[in-house]
Amino acid sequence: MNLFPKSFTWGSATSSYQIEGAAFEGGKGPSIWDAFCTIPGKTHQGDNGSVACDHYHRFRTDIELMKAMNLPAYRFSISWPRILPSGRGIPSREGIAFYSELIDALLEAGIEPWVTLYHWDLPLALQFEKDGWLGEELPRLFADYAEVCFSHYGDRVKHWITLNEPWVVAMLGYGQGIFAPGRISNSDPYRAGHQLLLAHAQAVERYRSKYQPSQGGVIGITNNCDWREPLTTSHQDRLAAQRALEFFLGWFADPIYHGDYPESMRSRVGRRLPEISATDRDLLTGSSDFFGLNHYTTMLAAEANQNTSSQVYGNGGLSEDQDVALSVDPDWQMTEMGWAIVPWGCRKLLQWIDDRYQHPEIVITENGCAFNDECIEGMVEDQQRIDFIRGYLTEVHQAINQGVNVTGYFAWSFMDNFEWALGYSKRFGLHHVDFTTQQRIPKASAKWYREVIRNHGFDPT
Ligand code: PNW
Repeated sequence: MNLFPKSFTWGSATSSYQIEGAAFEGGKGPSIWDAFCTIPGKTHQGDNGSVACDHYHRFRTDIELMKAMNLPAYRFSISWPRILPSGRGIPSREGIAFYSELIDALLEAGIEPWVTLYHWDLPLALQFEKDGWLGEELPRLFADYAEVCFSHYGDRVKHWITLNEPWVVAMLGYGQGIFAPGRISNSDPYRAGHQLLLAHAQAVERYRSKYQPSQGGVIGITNNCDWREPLTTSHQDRLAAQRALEFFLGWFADPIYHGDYPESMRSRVGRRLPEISATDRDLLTGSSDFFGLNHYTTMLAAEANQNTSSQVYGNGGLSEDQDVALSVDPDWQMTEMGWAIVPWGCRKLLQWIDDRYQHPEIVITENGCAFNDECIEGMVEDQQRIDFIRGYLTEVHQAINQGVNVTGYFAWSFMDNFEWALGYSKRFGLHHVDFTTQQRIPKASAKWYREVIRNHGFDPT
């Protein structure tokens, strides 16, 4: 039996724009994703999150499904423009009420809410008025918004995540232009990333100074990182893999654990990488109570020569700055995202984090996979997803046995949803969603995961 500690947090995750729908209801203001989806060619078949899973109207029945799995923890995000329709000013009463009811219903069902404050749906007003995350006022405006959430929900919410995957926001939103706001640049990602880090730090400072002492919760940031395995045992390829991890995770975790960007980034990015001031360094250092990690895949890394630079979706950075050539082993199986299934990469990444950041408490806030699930006679037999999660959990268990402090795991996602630029073409859910009827069906993986939760683990076979 792969047994996990009794205190281990088992959960599943979603985000506001991917599931809520009701994009123009309940007083919600538009977000950059509402706008981005209207631009021809930006999303698969022009899909958008206007209806999504209609969770805004169906959250009570969704919680029934969570109860049916005995889900101990549920990670969701708050839509900033649902709380503050133009990004700042007077909070929307309807917006405040929606999440308040959601939180109450979760607690009543015995489910611990884990709340992300920013999962990419920036109020559109702040994009127009401040140039989005490039705007100097954004850190303060984010902290103001966070404070609205702490003051209304902090009596009941004890687990906060400031930002989801600032790397994706910076790289795919401001570098490659494939996510909102769709900017393409080789310097804006570093500026946006800097502002995101400061936003995180300022929100944490507000929480710690005004709310944490009386409310007693914890707050952290969630970063995403894939594993980078050296292509060969050559010194150059080892350095390339290390550099790739520093440009991916070190970019956002080093400032929080070490007070500055990685040296490899400083030397290669030069003046395009902002300086961290002494005041900001103090705010950033130690600003995460736990290490939130989203992990999906692994790639091979090699020292790049001029002809091998690659820039594919999800490749892990602006390759011209890193000089890393990424590839996959042709023997690796792939998910429907084209992401390789390499469970041992998860263990190696957890160990790398443990070594580099002085043994932090790590919570895996997302891990999962997309497959072409078919619903046959009301059943979805997603054996591939069960195998995927079992494989990754086996390696997480192994990492814990090696002494890495992993304290929780959240399966992405609770249900099929709007997969950003790929629209509804990719299904990540433990629950199947028919987007015409909004019918939900627990997949075989949901039933399997329920047993894992019940038994605090699973048989390795
Ligand atoms: C994460 N990449 O997104 C997000 O947190 C989720 O909202 C999303 O649904 C999930 O993973 C599956 O994609 C990512 O290209 C999107 O490297 C793209 C990348 C990484 C994470």
